[in-house]
Amino acid sequence: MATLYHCAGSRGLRALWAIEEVGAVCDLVLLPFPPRARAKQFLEINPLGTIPAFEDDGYVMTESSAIAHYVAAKHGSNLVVSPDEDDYAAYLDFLHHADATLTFPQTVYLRFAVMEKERGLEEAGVAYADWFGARLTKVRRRLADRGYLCAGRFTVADIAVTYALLLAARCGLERHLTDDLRAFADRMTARPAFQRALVREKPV
Ligand SMILES: N[C@@H](CCC(=O)N[C@@H](CS)C(=O)NCC(=O)O)C(=O)O
Repeated sequence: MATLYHCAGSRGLRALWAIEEVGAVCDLVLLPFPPRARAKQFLEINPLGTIPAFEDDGYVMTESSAIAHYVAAKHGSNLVVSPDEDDYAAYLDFLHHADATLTFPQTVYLRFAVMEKERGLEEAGVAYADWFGARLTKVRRRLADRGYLCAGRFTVADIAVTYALLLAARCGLERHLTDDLRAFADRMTARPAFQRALVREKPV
């Protein structure tokens, strides 16, 4: 059986949300954060120490958006947009946009302006926070005339991007979330599968 290693509130929520959406059967191992320091045995599963990790068929995946896509694809779910659909390009683009463009500057902000201020790089962290705000333009424009990011239905791209918006709200960057983005995130997180994922990820 597949196993998801996760910490409450982390990017692993993307994977857990997809698991709940498709009804996948999977062991859930909840770890204290950060496992790199507080659950060192996890380094044997993922030497990077990052969360999530997902073990299936003898391979350990460590990218949350890829795990969510994998779970949905393996279940033949329409949470994935296939290459023969019109919005395949948009699907792949937003799936990767969620991390490569959105959570990347958030992470730099968190590290230098919140967690490691003593390094004296706070200014750089704050600059990255503003950069994150500016980078929300693409999602806002995309959602201006549609309810979901692609294919006219809820997909893993919505899961991946919604997590980036949640992380912004949780890490002190909520000022960058305009009303349209908040409304989108509220609608996505009202889904029963997301609510079930929240119940399952109770902190240890
Ligand atoms: N690209 C990875 C990033 C994983 C990542 O950085 N996770 C954070 C939690 S959200 C983490 O594990 N931080 C603790 C650490 O780096 O030790 C993904 O999206 O899964």
